[in-house]
Amino acid sequence: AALELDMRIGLEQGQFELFYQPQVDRGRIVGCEALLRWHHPQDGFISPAAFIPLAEETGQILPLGDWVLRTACEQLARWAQDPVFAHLSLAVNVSPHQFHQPGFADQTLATLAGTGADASRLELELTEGLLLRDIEDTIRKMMLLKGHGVGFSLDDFGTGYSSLAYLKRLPLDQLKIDQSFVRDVLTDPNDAAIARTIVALGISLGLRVIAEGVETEAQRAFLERHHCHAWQGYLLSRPLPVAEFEALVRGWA
Ligand code: G
Ligand code: G
Ligand code: MN
Ligand code: NA
Repeated sequence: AALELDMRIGLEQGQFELFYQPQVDRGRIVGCEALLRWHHPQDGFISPAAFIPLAEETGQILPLGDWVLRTACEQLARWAQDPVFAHLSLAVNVSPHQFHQPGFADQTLATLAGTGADASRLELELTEGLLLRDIEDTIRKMMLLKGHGVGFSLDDFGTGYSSLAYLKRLPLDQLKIDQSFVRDVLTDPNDAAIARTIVALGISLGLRVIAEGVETEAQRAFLERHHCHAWQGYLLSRPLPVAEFEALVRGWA
């Protein structure tokens, strides 16, 4: 409960920040994932893994999620002004409670319009659990946003319960291979088989596939050999504060 109050105050006092982790396709930085960070005045840096579940439970995820989306869209609008950054896509994690609130799609469109961000640079990362709740409503919201150019990725793919029948119906653009399969992809034949299967599935459904948690050149090479389209991970960079992320992109351009 103390943490819940702290979250509310933290939002008012600007203690939250988005970090950006680059995503690579054919040797170029093509986009990034926004990852939330909280600089708590007493406890220092707190990981979203520690406060997102509580925020989900208490409903605090709604104002927090709004803040994340608005901040990400403001960033996209700034990048659109600079040729070095204008090509970047920006992925935002959306939690179930946030996505399933009645006004989510309209509010997202309002945020895009209000910030001037290009909808086609915005990707929303959804989890399997989120998609299985109220599938008709989910598809309706996705279609509405997709009609304005917003892209959709299925995050942590392979760790949840999505049925292939649902996967076919959902207007997704991309699958993200969960890092738990990438970690031992070179040493565990099961993980290698799962990673290859996800890539093949994605390709056959017309979806882009991105691997997350790539930490070594050998993992990257394996994934490329098996036709995975893109990757992100510590091999290139941790999630970075915006100025450091921009310096990295300039260095690669
Ligand atoms: O970056 P990190 O490993 O600390 O992220 C931990 C978890 O928090 C991941 O599951 C990630 O998807 C989630 N997360 C990070 N940023 C956000 C955010 O802005 N919104 C939501 N809903 N989840 C986030
Ligand atoms: O659930 P989601 O995939 O959104 O969370 C991504 C999480 O993975 C973030 O917490 C991010 O900081 C973390 N992450 C990103 N790249 C790597 C990596 O190469 N190795 C590990 N171990 N974690 C990573
Ligand atoms: Mn994610
Ligand atoms: Na993930």
